[in-house]
Amino acid sequence: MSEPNNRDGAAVDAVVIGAGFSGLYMLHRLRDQLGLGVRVFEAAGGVGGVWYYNRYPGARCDSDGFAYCYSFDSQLLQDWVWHGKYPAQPEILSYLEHFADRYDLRRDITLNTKVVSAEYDEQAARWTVTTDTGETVSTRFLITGIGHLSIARYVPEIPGLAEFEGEWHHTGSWPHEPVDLTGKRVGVIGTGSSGVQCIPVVADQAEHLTVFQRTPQYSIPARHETADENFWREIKANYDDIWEKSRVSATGYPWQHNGKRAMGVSDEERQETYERLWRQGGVRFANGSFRDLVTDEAANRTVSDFMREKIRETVRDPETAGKLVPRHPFLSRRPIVDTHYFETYNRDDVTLVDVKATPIVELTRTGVRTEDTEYPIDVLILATGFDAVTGPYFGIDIRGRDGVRLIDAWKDGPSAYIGLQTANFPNMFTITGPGSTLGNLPITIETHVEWISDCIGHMRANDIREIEADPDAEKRWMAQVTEQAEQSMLSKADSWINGANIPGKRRAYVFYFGHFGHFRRLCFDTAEQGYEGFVLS
Ligand code: NA7
Repeated sequence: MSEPNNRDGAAVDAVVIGAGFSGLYMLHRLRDQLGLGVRVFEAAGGVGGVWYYNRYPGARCDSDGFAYCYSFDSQLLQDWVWHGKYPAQPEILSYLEHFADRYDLRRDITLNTKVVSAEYDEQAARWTVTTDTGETVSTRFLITGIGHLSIARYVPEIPGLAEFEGEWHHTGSWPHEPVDLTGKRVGVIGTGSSGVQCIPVVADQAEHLTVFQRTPQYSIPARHETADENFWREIKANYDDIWEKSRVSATGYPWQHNGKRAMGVSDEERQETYERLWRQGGVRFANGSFRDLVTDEAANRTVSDFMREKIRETVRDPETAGKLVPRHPFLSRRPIVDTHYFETYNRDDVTLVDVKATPIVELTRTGVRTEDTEYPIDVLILATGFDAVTGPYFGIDIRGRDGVRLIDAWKDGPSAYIGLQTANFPNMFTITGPGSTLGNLPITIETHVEWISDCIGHMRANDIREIEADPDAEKRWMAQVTEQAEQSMLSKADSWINGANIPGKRRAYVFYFGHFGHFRRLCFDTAEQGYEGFVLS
């Protein structure tokens, strides 16, 4: 028997935290396929997760839209019309809103409600979940669909921020009301994915834009124009094949590298390969050419040099171009896809400030003061990123077996066996948790959601009370995650991916950068082999 969906704080079968890509699909699987009583709590005022919050000018997805969606619903794949190659935030948000309506999910989602704590009672084998509205719910299964980033925005401690008299906004919590930048002197701090996306759009609106850049970035042109009517016709006719390929691919997209080593071909072939993919644009440039760009330094140098040259060709002023050319290897940070990013620096009304050469000292009441200049600013945009992974998790006081706190269990770095479960936190599942892959996210989310609902179905059918990660399997997995990352370009730069973007945060690799298809197979193999790597009781 399932627990009824109860509104007065009694008992349910499952609590899901978050109503983004993960939480929405999890609710559908558990409620509509297993018949469970489920409550979803969402801190935001609407569904959509990261796509609810990230509404800064120019916010887009940088996975190809046709593959950045749920694959399980073939009718939805045919019905939904994406506009452009990389959908803009409002479009992804309406897709998720449509999904919530299509499956009548909203009636089990409580918005504007943050889960503040979750405590496991071993005797009862149940979790007690408490929210910031004072509600308490008892649940057998606790499932986090909180993503890696969205609620944990990072605002650096810049002296004077509190006294700054202009407006300031973080890209990760942009206001719902339009921010009018017309005639304004705007500053952007940060040139990660968010900064690179918003800078060209802000430049179009502002009277003057000043970009404060700490580390220059590689970025691949999106080339939205390559997705025309024929493109979409082809896609819709071939969706089965697209998902079949994506599920066994290295990064969750329907393409592979070409199987060759970059240094194993002639200079001409290498150059031609890069040029062809560069003309196509988008993330395929990063993962659709040679197989060893992430693992071999010499191979990586060829692609990094290619991209550095593209920056020099695009940016007319050699001094500005020099500041924009990255020194770290391409793919040592998450690849960025842009729409006219480098071209923006050819505008007379855009200034680039290298804050490594002349650091920001403070915000004055009317601007940003670096070591040598004060830049007058009316609106300041902080595109300074997120306290990834641990930020969203540590925002909830989660206590497992013997009252052990997640924050203590993860003191040496966040950890979960194949991203799904942490030892001592029975019946808690983490969708795309630490140790999971970070390619095309919706397909990873589907893998985890389907695994979790199959697992819960198996537990109910076989009268299994608890499941949690086997501590040895978890330890071995996280060691493999670290080893894989250390052997790759990821060890060669600091970023949110290894926790190095937050001052004082312990550096740790939290994503599995091996092959997505192998990861997916491993998840389902463990289940088929009686949940090997997990302890069931
Ligand atoms: P990122 O990728 O973490 O980028 C943050 C940017 O902010 C990056 O350029 C940082 O420079 C810069 N930053 C952070 N703190 C400061 C200070 N104190 N001074 C100057 N500059 C600073 O966040 P995004 O939001 O762009 O993207 C996050 C992910 O969201 C992205 O990968 C996608 O998955 C979606 P740094 O490079 O550290 O020198």
